[in-house]
Amino acid sequence: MKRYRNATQWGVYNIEVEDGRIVGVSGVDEDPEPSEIGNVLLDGIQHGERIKRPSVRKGWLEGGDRQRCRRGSDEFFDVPWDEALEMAANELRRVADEHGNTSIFGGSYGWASAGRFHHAQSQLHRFLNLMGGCTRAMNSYSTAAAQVILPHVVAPWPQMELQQTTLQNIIDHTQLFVAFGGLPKRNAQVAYGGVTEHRTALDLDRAHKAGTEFVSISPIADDTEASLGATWLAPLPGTDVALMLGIAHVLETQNLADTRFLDSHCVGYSKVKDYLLGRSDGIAKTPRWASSICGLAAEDIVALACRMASKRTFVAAAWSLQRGDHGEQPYWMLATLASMLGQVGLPGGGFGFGYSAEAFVGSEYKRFNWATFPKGRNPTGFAIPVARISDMLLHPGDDVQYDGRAITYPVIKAIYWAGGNPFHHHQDLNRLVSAWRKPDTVIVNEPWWTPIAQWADIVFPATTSLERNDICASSHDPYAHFMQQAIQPQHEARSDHEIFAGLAAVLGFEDAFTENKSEREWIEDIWQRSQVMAQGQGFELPSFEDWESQGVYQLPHEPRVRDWLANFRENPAHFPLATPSGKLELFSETVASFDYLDCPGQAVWMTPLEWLELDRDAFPLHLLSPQPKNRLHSQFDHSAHSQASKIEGHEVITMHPEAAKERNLKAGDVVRVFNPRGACLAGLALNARMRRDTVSLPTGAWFKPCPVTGIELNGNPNVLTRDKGTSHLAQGPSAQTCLVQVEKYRS
Ligand SMILES: Nc1nc2c(c(=O)[nH]1)N[C@H]1C(S)=C(S)[C@@H](COP(=O)(O)OP(=O)(O)OC[C@H]3O[C@@H](n4cnc5c(=O)[nH]c(N)nc54)[C@H](O)[C@@H]3O)O[C@H]1N2
Ligand SMILES: Nc1nc2c(c(=O)[nH]1)N[C@H]1C(S)=C(S)[C@@H](COP(=O)(O)OP(=O)(O)OC[C@H]3O[C@@H](n4cnc5c(=O)[nH]c(N)nc54)[C@H](O)[C@@H]3O)O[C@H]1N2
Ligand SMILES: [Mo]
Repeated sequence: MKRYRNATQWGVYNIEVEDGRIVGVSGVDEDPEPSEIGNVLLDGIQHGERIKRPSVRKGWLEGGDRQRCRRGSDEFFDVPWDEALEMAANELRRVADEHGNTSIFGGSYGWASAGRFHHAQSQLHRFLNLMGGCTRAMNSYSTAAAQVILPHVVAPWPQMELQQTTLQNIIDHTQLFVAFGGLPKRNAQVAYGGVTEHRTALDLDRAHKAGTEFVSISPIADDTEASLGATWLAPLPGTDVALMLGIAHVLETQNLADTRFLDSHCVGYSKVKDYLLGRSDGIAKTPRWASSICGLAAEDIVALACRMASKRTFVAAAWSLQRGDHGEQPYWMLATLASMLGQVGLPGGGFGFGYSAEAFVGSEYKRFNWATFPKGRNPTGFAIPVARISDMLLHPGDDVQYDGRAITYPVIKAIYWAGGNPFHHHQDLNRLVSAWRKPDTVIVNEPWWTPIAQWADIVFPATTSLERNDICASSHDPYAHFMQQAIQPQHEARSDHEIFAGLAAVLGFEDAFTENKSEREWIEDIWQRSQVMAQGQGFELPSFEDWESQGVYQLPHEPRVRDWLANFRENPAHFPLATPSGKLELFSETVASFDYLDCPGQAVWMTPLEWLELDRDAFPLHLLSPQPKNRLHSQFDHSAHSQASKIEGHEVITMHPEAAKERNLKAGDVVRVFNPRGACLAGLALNARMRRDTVSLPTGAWFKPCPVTGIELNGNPNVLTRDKGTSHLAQGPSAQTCLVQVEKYRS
């Protein structure tokens, strides 16, 4: 038996291999709490779902326009590598020549796998850039609304994400931690680019033991670990802004707002005050008003406001809050509320986002930007907001507003996807299905017959990270790991790099693409460029050979001790924020100048397009679709570890026992979840510690529409969610704004 060290987006593992087969997976010594998601590797890598050979869809080979409606439900033929590469390369060339490079969509959003060299999107983008460019995608499904609103209010997102208050600071100084959206431990198992030490849950426990009190504001109690002893408040989903306004009203009217801080460090509070008191719209945002929207008792809102003002308080919001209609508003309002409390920049005070959303959030490690695989520049320079893909495919030539400008959707003739799964991540999948059948050609690299592979015309079998060497190192983790190839490429799989090298060869730019470097030489190249960058920052990386033989390197420990906004607090003139005024913009002239009705110049409450107060009769349940505990998104849903949590093969939807009783449902039933956009089957679990009008169905079940009824069979919530931008400002996804009905399934 041999042991190899390799890395995933949910941790670093020792992989045990016998006779070419993976027989054991265990966390590395550095990890105090390895994630159980590692178990997916046991059977998921060497699995019957692997794509064995390059495959081409029958209808695409036949040609003609009418066959495109068979995309997604057609047969595939095996094709030898040379022929498949030639077909794909020639088609990309044809599309670029006939329609221009913007007619190739290479957005290819998705998490792919850990590893800096074999990062699928980087490989795709380098390839497409060298062939003249493509249409790309901006921002992420994770934090699209945050990425666009926060630079207007406080700071660019990367700064917010990587420099905000550390958990150590919270442990040392925070008396009250108010978590909108809770602090779900399940999510802190993963981190984009990889994670070595899982510390979030342990750090939150340390805070609890050090005396930090927690308030968890979420429709579901389990969103915060019971061990933290949190006070649980359960507002109606999507109403956090109303709740925050109610708290703000108490602060303003009971003289609890820090007017000195609001004067010295913020702009626009007078407008906030007018709005709170109802001077601008005739509606005072009293706790009673807030109560009528969010469903919490007015007394509880008053008590919470007073508690927040009397302690060193940190307010945080989960990323999910901005993944709803008007998702910009809760983040803007959170910054407004924290400004009123006046503790921004003080130890353990202020605000932040996504504590527990990923493992790195709030970690105190030195941030070091490792060198990357060079992608070059996209010659077209053109991109759309990431979640507007169906709109783009369905409405070429239309304009979409985005952050103060108009973007015109191009005509897309070819799509290339590597390392993501839109049939996982996008909303209103039945709408995506019609959009997806518009282009002439869809090319996909995938290790498994996932939905994105099934919905392609040309499919290249890609290796997984266990079949190649790589470097795992990210700016938010203090380690660099040499990812050791543990097994041979399965069947005829090739790495994404080899696939694009093959396409580049047909198109005549193989040397430019590969620079004649081998896999090992590329990893060495990344290491050497990182060595130079480290020297620039005053520390030395070991030699490539030493690092490779050790397998791991740890950065010098230099914890960030001061809060990221401490300097700004001490001297805002000298350490201004990157906003136009250099201050916290509670009112933004810039945003106001865009004249967007759905995102005015300050944080406001707006009724979501779809919500229970309007539509309770037909669709009385608010559907949340959070991240799954036993996997990363749709990855390895075929593995035994993921399947073990299902009910009769269906993803599990959780419901309050009373809501189940009203529908004559019991735990373990197979139910039909539906609304006017679609329907799916799910297995039912009950949970008394959640709102009665809310149900929760995690994402990630592989999209499998029944060919006869159209009903989605595995339990993919995105057949139900609405495909609407958060607002004209960010155009982010708004999956959490969704109503459904649930009934017993009768087959
Ligand atoms: N309803 C709802 N929808 C959501 C969300 C939600 O909260 N609710 N959350 C959204 C969020 S935050 C996100 S980030 C997205 C996630 O959406 P995605 O990131 O698109 O989801 P993944 O399942 O991680 O897709 C990655 C794909 O890459 C493939 N892959 C892995 N490694 C490799 C490789 O080396 N090479 C190649 N070629 N392929 C590889 C995997 O098999 C998988 O199919 O989903 C979004 N969708
Ligand atoms: N195990 C695992 N971990 C993951 C991932 C995964 O696939 N698997 N995906 C990762 C990715 S890509 C991302 S972006 C992060 C996402 O991190 P988040 O966006 O924070 O995660 P979610 O699970 O979508 O939502 C967290 C909780 O917010 C609550 N919530 C939803 N809507 C509302 C609301 O309107 N108000 C309030 N108060 N609460 C609400 C829900 O109950 C939900 O459980 O997770 C990461 N972590
Ligand atoms: Mo995400």
